[in-house]
Amino acid sequence: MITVYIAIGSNLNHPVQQTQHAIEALKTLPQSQFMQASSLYSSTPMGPQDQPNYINAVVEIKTDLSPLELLNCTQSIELEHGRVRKDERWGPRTLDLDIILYGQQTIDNERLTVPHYGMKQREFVLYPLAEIAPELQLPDGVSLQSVLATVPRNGLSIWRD
Ligand code: PH2
Ligand code: MG
Ligand code: MG
Repeated sequence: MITVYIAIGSNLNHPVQQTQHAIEALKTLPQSQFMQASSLYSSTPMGPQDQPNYINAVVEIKTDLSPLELLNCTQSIELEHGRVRKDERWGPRTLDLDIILYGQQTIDNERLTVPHYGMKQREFVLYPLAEIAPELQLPDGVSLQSVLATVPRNGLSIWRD
C-alpha cells in the first residue's frame, strides 16, 4: 500500500462540519486504510481577501488505489458536499480535497499534479502535515521540517470550539 496525504479546505456552509464529514468520508475509501487526521486549523484566506477564513486539515491514508482512481473518489466526495466549480482562482469553496503526496511519486497528468504545486508555500498545508508526519521527506529529498522553517504561520491556529 502507498502512503498518501490529502489536504482538506473549506470556507463555506459550515466549514468545520464540512471538514469533519470529509474526514468521515475518507475513512470509507475503497481499497484503503485510514491512518490519521491532523487537528482542524483555522487559516486566513490565500488569494482574494473578501472571503471567509478557512478550516484546513490533512489526512493520512494507505491505499491500493491508483492516483487517478483516488482522484475520482476525492472528486466525488467534493461533489457530494455541494462543491460547485467556479472560474475564480482561489475563490471560496464548500470543500476542497487535494492529493498533496502519493508515496514518493511525482505525477504530472492533465488531471493531477503531485506533489501539489503549492504545498511548499502554504502554511495551511505544511503545519497540519507536520503535525501528523513530522519526519517526512518530500520526493525531492528535502525534509518537511526544512520547508516549514521558511514558511511563517500567517495567523494559522488550531481550531477549537
Ligand atoms: N485554498 C484555496 C485558496 N485559498 N486559503 C486558505 N487559507 N486555505 C485553503 O485551503 C485555500 C485558501 C484554493 O484551493
Ligand atoms: Mg486547494
Ligand atoms: Mg483542489
